[in-house]
Amino acid sequence: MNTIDYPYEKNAYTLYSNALCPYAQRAVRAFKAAKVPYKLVEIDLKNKPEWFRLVNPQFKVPVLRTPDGSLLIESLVVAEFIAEQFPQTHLLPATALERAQLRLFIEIFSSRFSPFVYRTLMASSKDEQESRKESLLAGVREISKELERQWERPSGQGGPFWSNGKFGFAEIATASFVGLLVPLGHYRSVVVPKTQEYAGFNRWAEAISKDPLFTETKVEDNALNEAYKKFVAEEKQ
Ligand SMILES: N[C@@H](CCC(=O)N[C@@H](CS)C(=O)NCC(=O)O)C(=O)O
Repeated sequence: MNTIDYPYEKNAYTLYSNALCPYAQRAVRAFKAAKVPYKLVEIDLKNKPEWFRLVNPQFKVPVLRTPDGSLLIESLVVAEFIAEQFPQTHLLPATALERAQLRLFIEIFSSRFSPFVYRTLMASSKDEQESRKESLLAGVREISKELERQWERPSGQGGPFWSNGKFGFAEIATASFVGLLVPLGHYRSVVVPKTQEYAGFNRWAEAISKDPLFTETKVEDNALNEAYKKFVAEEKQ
């Protein structure tokens, strides 16, 4: 193989992905929601092929190769590109205001939830685990409030999804990380309480967990726990 060779599907979309990667799952779910065919190239993250550097010098999944040969990286960029490229699927809201509200929701989720998933798993002392768990739950309360606020928009339709009563872009961006409550429960006994301050989040997470756009791409609980073992710090007192 010379330096310009790497596998791709001619005149089609090629997605370089890994089934366990929560970022890559955003791109997979965007394609599924848009009902657009694509060629999947699974990248073994423990043994990445050298040609993958040509696809993404950062050596990370996901990467999308478009039919004209452009290469796009960063999961949210890729998912938003798919949503915009196929507007008939209405994955993005119709108005600029709602698109801004959607981006705000994803920003709140990405800064208050996802980092604390990893930080809670990586915390070694009991004290550190407890304080990170509390930060995670504070994030969940904020997301819960924001969801309830957004459900009051006409297109919020009273929930349980962010928009239009269906799994859409907000869920494409966040569902794989909500799914990480499984390893968090397994390794760190994290449980989102069933009280009022968490009600919006619990209702939303429950709807996500039953939707085919989540279940068809989700990793089975045992495999997910096994994959996340590498982040779990050994306990120190
Ligand atoms: N910010 C990137 C993060 C992507 C990322 O971290 N992907 C991980 C897998 S989940 C990866 O490819 N890591 C390289 C490696 O494991 O060697 C995105 O949103 O696409």
